[in-house]
Amino acid sequence: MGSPGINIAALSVAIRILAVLLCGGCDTQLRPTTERDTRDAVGDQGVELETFDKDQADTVTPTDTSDLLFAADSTETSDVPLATDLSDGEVPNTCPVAVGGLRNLSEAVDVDTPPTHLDMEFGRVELLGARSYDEDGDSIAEQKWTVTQHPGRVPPSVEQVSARGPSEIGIYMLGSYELELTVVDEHGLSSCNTAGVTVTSTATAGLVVELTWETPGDPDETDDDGADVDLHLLRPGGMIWNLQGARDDCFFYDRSPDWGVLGVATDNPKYHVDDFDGAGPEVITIEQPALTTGEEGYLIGVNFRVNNHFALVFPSVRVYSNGEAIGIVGEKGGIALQRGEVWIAGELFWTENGPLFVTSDVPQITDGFPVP
Ligand SMILES: [Ca+2]
Ligand SMILES: [Ca+2]
Ligand SMILES: [Ca+2]
Ligand SMILES: [Ca+2]
Repeated sequence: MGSPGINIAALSVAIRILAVLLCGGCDTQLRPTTERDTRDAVGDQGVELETFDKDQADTVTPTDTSDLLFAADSTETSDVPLATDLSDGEVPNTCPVAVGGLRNLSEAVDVDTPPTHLDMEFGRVELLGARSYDEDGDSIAEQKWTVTQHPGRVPPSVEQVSARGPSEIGIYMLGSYELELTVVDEHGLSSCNTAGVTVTSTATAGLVVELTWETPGDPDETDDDGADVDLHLLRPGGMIWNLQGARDDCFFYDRSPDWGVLGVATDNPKYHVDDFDGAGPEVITIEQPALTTGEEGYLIGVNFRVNNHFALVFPSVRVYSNGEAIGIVGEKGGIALQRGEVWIAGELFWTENGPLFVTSDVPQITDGFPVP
């Protein structure tokens, strides 16, 4: 005989499961697992921590706890009714209602009334579905986000931290994004509606350099197994590529070196995102580039760093400038890169008459970075 009110065995199982779920969240967010993870965790520490706190808050709700009790009870005797009992007999199961919202992770937003549209430059966005509900009182067991419109060739990945928690998406290409949310109730019934949200990415920076790449040998460029290509930007007159601390090259190890006037941030480059599982994008912006001389411009470099098992990549570089309106200064692609090779895609001059992107007809490709 158990105690009359509470099933102690079931409760302790539920608490253990809850603890495992919480620690699972800690692990995915905070413990780097590879060299590249470590690097990114350091670079984006502020965002990661902020994300973690919010995820926990969004994930741990009273409905989660009651669901865990149901799950634990299914193998033991209990006074608590089983989940299946709720949909039996007179009470029909109604479909849940999806309600979506957005949070720009680099800005503070009241998550009780999140917007369904964001105008932003680049960054990560949290996809909020916790306000979804079910009129018959069922809990929401799953939130599913789908990208229905996006700039570029390959859709950005929706990264779901947990089945019930918020998802995230990286906004790193200029243009319009549309996403849809459907939710599923605890009995597996999907919402009868989809909730749409939209994001428009517009550049506020004077200069935007964007790298994308195609990997013909990769059957799925949206999954997490792909070719790692890296964008590099060498300052005017710079000599040393790919060396943290030299401050000549803006890349994943040196995301915002102080260029131009020392101590002034507006003429510094900013490396926004490192993609390492295929397709890109990677993007570097400069809010207000310093004027270049006639001979020395910014050099744009592309390195096929890690290939895993894909032999060739076809990178493309596009340069945008935001003057009166955002416009394409130039673009270059159509070359194949093998692992370890570096392609100097072009040189960018920032003159009083506007930006100028100079490329060569003969591709400049070297095995490794050019040495001064
Ligand atoms: Ca329902
Ligand atoms: Ca792949
Ligand atoms: Ca990369
Ligand atoms: Ca500066």
